Amino acid sequence: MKPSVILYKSIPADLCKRLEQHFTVTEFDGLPPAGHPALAQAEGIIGSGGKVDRAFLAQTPRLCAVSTISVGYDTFDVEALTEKAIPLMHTPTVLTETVADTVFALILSSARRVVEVAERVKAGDWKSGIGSDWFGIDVHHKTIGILGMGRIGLAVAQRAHFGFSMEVLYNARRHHAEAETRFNARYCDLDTLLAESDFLCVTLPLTEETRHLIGHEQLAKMKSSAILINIGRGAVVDEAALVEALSNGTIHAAGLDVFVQEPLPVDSPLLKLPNVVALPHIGSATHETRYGMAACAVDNLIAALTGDVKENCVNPQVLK
Ligand code: 8YV
Repeated sequence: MKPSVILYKSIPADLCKRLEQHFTVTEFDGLPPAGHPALAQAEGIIGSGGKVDRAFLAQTPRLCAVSTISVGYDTFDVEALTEKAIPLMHTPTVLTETVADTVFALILSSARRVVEVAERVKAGDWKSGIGSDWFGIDVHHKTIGILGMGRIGLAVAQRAHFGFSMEVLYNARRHHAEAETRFNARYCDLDTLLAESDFLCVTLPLTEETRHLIGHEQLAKMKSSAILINIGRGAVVDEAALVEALSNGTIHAAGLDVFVQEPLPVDSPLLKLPNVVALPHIGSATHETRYGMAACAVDNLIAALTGDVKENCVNPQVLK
């Protein structure tokens, strides 16, 4: 009897076939509702979104592996999974370059007001030569401050240094030799990063340590000409403080791909601000990368359920 697996996000058919070669697969759109019989049988789950916490784990007595189609895992109770010796697998490397591209899409579109002026052209506003009310601000040769120097932070530093001749500053838990040697990145404390960055780029995961790391006090230390970019997680930034800072000119603009509540409610005050570019969490959303993430997650689950894990495990201490 093949192990039972819950697939709670749709994946390409060929990858589904790969899963079915190893497991009895039950598909759901999102995590199954509480009490659903499939939960009691499940030995593995694969998908993304939805909370896997103690209440969920109480319903999955046979669960022995979890595979998320994401690099981030803030919706999983890792402590509870570890207590039950359940490996949590994720998809770190496959999306790095695509997310770094999204960072520059946000930097360029917020600095050069791409969305706003493109909408004005559509509205027929372009009637003669453009004046300063269409102007943006330069990106090249400015200072980028990268908050969090992991894989994505490093890929952003590479683009900034080589692609835009930018000065690269960063703050992270530890120095990053490769960023410093290859991209001339300078390590500094958070206050210096806030004060000197023209573009402050948040690439951090959401943890108790990073929740609301950027709030009133930090925004007030930024340049009034600065632009905040967030591709990490919404709650790393205090959104109410951000709305205030964008409304009263404390900072110039923001390019955001992640929010406290997703989907972002249409009546969000962020969407009423002309100096905000808001994207629907498309960081990794390309056909190539989403396929790669799903393929990686399928292989991760197979490895975890066949006891052959070599990489991509968030809590390797549970591996036998
Ligand atoms: C995912 C992401 O697509 O990987 C992550 O952590 O944020 C995105 O790439 C998203 O989490 C899917 O829910």
